[in-house]
Amino acid sequence: MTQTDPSRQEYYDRIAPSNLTPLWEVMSGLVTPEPRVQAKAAVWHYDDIRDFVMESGGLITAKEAVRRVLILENPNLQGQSKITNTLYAGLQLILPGEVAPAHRHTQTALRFIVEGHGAYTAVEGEKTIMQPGDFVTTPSWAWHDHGNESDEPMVWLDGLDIPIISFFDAGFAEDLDEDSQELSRPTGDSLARFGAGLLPVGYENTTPASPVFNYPYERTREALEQMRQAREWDPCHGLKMRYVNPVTGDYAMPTMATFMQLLPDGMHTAPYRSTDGMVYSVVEGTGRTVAGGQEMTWGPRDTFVIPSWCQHHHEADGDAVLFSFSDRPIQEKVGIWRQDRGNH
Ligand code: 1HN
Repeated sequence: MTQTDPSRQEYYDRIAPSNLTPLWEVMSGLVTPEPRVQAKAAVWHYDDIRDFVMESGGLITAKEAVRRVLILENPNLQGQSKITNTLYAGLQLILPGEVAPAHRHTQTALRFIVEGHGAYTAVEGEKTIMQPGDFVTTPSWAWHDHGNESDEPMVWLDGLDIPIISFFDAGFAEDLDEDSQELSRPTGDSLARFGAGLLPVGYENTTPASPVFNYPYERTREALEQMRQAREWDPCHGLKMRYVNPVTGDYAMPTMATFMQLLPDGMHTAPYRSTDGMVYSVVEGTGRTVAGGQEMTWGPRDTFVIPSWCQHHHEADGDAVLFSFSDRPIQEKVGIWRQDRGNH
């Protein structure tokens, strides 16, 4: 840093009380040739942190905590409750017999189930029973509560657009006066009505969120298995599918994109980067991801993050199945999303 010229500094000091400041002193930091990304690549090995998650169950109830979650905080964004600059992630625990009380907020949430069988979430009057690998949405301002009537703990990865809503100063939240909301539709109704390649005649779309709120892993996995027979692999992604809103064809949620990807037979992907930082949850298989020169090993239930514009590639040991989410829908809407596929 060069010393500011004294006559200029005197001028800056004089205009400061008028809430004025010179652009030319800060411009190169505001408009950069490439993203300057603070977040770093990081991995959370489930085996290393599972005991901490379970321990929280003895420390506080789901009801008292409202949501009993350990936040996955990016090591370069400590104290900010962020996994990337735009996304929040955490691991939520719900024990047998517990209820996480009903509330709603303008933040959109996704759940990706990593452990346990048969706990439920209720969203806008419909319950869904959750299984490992299921992707469940909670749209903006939708009432939601969780419960566990199974005999085992359930843990899921929460992804929320909290930093984005905070950036817009557009956060609202309220509690329902009962723990569990009243149900108005049978379990499975939304998936049957909107997730079978059919739509109710005369259905009019009123929100940007998908009317399907549980995308069961069983179906997703079967689709990947069927498609692998075509042997059409993207060099950078293997076989990568995005979850869609069946009414609009857009992403399942307006602020966050979600994906499921198969890396077959020990595939090593080609170097890739894009402007959407990606949070991954490993469903099946083991392997490594090299991101920004750092190697992260992974296996089932691990979470890892690849920041915006960070060059990376994946190396699967055998077959691997990876779930991921990012802020790509907003970037695409604004027209700023970029990718660098190298020469592929
Ligand atoms: C929330 O409502 C949930 O509903 C999870 O499960 C995580 C993090 C911050 C604020 C609200 C949930 C959350 C959250």
